[in-house]
Amino acid sequence: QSAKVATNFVPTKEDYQKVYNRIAEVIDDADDYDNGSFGPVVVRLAWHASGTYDKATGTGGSNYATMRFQPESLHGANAGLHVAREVLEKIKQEFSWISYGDLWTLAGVAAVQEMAGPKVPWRPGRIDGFESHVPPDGRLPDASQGAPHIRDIFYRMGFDDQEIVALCGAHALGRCHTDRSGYDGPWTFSPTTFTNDFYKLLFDEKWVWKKWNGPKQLEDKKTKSLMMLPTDYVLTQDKSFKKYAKAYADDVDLFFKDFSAAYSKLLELGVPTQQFVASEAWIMQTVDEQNS
Ligand code: DDH
Repeated sequence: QSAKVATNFVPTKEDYQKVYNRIAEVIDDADDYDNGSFGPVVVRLAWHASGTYDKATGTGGSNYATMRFQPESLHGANAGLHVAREVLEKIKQEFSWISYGDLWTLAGVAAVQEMAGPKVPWRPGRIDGFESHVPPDGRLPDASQGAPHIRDIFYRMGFDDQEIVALCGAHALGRCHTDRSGYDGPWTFSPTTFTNDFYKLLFDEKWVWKKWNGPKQLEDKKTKSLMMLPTDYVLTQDKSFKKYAKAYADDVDLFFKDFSAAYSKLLELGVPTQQFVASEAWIMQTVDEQNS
C-alpha cells in the first residue's frame, strides 16, 4: 500500500475496484450473522445515508456521511446500522484515502452486485463533513404509514412513483429485527440474493395481519414465515404504485434496469456535481467477472 502514504495520491478506478473487492470479501465473512451476509444491512446503510436528502434545501444525502455523528447515528430509523458501519470501518483503515460517503455508497453497490443484482453505476466524489451537517430526524419513511406518507418522503428526495416502487424492491434482501425496528422476519425465501421475489410474493401470496404483540405487520397465510410492512403492502393497494409493482413482478429485467437507475440516483443525492471526479458514473466489475 505505498500509494496510501503518498501525499499527492489521486485514486483511479482501479483503486476503487480494490476497495470494492475488499468490501465483497468483508460482507461475505459473516458466519455468525443473520443469513451469513452483511450484504443486506450494508445496502440499507447506503440507503439511509442517502435518503435524508431534501431537494428544496439541498440538505441531507450521502455527501457528508453524517450518520457517523450523533444524533443521526441514534435516529430510530438507523437502529442496527452500526453493524454495517463497523464492518466497513475495517476497510476505511486499509484505504484511508476514501471518504466515508464514497465507502458506504460503493459498499451498497458492491453488495447489490455481489448478491446477483444489477450493475449499479457509481462514481466517487463525496467528502467527509461535520456534525453541523447532520439532517433533522424524521426524513426516512415510517413503515406504519400509507401512500401519502411514502409520496411525501420520496417526492422530497426527487423521486416519482415508478422510482419509489423500484427502490422498495430492495426488500427482496435481508430481514426485520425486533431489537432494531420492532418488526420481525424476512420478505423472501432468499434474503441474500437480489431478485424480484418481493413483488412476486406481494401478488402471489395471501397476506394477513400477524397476530402478535409487536407493531402491525403482515404475514403470508401459507407458511407464516415471511413478512410485509404496511408500506410494502400499500404497493399493491395504491393504483399508481400497483401498476409498477405488477410490472416488476412480471419482468425481472425491467425491475433490474429500473432499480439500477433509481439506486444509482439515490446514492448521488446531495453531492454537488462538480465534486464528482468522472463526468459519467462507472460500472464496477463483480468479483466473478474479474476471476473469469
Ligand atoms: Fe427498508 N426497511 N424500508 N428499504 N430495508 C428495513 C430493512 C431493510 C422501510 C422500512 C424498513 C427501503 C425502503 C423502506 C432495506 C432497503 C431499503 C426494515 C427493518 C424496516 C422497518 C430494519 C430492521 O429491523 O433491521 C420503509 C418504511 C421503506 C419505504 O420505502 C417506505 C429502500 C428504498 C431500500 C433500498 O435499499 C433502496 C434493506 C436491504 C433492509 C434489510 C436490512 C437488514 O439488516 O437485513
